[in-house]
Amino acid sequence: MGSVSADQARLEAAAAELGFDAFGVASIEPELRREYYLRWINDGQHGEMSWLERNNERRLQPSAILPEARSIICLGFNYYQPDPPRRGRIAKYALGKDYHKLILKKLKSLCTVMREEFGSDQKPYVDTGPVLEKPIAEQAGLGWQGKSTILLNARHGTWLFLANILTTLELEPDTPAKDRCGTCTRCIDACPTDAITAPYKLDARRCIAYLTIEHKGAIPIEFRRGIGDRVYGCDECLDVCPWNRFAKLTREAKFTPMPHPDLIESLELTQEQFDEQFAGTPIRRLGLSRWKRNTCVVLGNVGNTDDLVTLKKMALSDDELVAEHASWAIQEIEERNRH
Ligand code: B12
Ligand code: SF4
Ligand code: SF4
Repeated sequence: MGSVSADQARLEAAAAELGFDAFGVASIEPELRREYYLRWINDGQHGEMSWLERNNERRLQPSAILPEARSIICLGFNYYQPDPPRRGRIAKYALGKDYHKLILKKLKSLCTVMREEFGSDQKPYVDTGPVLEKPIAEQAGLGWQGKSTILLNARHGTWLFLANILTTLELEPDTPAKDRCGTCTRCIDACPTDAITAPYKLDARRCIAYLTIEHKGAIPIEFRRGIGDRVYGCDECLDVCPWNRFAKLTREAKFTPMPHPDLIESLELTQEQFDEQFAGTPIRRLGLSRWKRNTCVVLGNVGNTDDLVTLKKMALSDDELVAEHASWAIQEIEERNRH
């Protein structure tokens, strides 16, 4: 397979040139723990993410996506940066510009190199395709799925975005990475809503990332206090992971944190201001109503009596979702101040 490994070295160099921090190859028939996935869906642990119920013949068998495909190239992109000081945290992945567009563009450039130099066909994916990116990355040697279910890389810790290219090139699969969590349980212990119900098992319905990003309606009362100061997403199980001791700052300038409105300004945003403020960021897709919903929950947890004026205005909002969460926040602040 001499010529095959020559292709691989060239592809790895091209990926590094495009800014990718990790590169590996999985076979087109990777081990995906299909049974687990199907049970997870069957138990309803995906909540309202009904798209995870669809396309499972492709998700659980990548060769069905591109029948001539022979290999999967798996890529990682470091997005680590420390949290900027702000009342109300935003998950690190969403502090700057949206990664989907940026990474897809890089994947397409790599596909062009492959087509031009080797004549192969490719299908690139980042996040949104019917692809189980973490188990594939584990198979491609990029790291192992930790007890938080996140893919850990020995050099970059938990902070790699994952992406894939299905290709008709016959490449040499890498050796799957070994689990190096050992006896550690920090992520499980730190999760504020007990969403990691057992090692390697996550109930999305309890996860703050799901509740603040994917969930459409009212946030169940039982999880509101656990959300703490997290307005959008959650990094708790990543932040505490000891493998992050080697993490380095991302090299991508587009991930630099944008200036975000503070909590009270967030509640006062008009639709136009929201659209302008969050254009090109993952938060834009959340929409104004849910941004305000989340902000109310955070104010309920970290706010003080100075915040009550704005919250009382919000409690009268025509948007019932916002009004109900604002009323909850008022009660929480008043209760704290009575003690
Ligand atoms: C749906 C989804 C979510 C859901 C569900 C998360 C989850 N853990 O499943 C929610 C909204 C909660 C979510 C949250 C987050 N997400 Co998300 N999410 C996805 C998405 C689109 C699909 C994942 C999926 O299919 N989940 C279904 C479950 C059943 O699959 P799985 O976790 O891969 O499960 C396997 C393991 O549990 C394994 N397994 C089962 N038993 C055992 C036993 C052992 C011993 C082992 C080792 C494994 C194992 O088998 C399962 C099936 O194959 C992927 C992108 C993609 N296309 O893959 C991004 C992705 C996983 N998310 C990502 C990120 C960054 C996040 C957040 C950190 C965002 C944030 N800061 O708020 C959080 C992290 C929360 C967490 N602890 O997982 C990144 C993770 C990168 C990485 N290095 O791993 C991905 C890969 C997106 C990307 N392209 O970079 N996410
Ligand atoms: S992202 Fe937050 S809520 Fe979700 S599993 Fe990790 S620590 Fe728990
Ligand atoms: S915190 Fe510990 S158990 Fe959790 S993923 Fe990291 S090393 Fe594994």
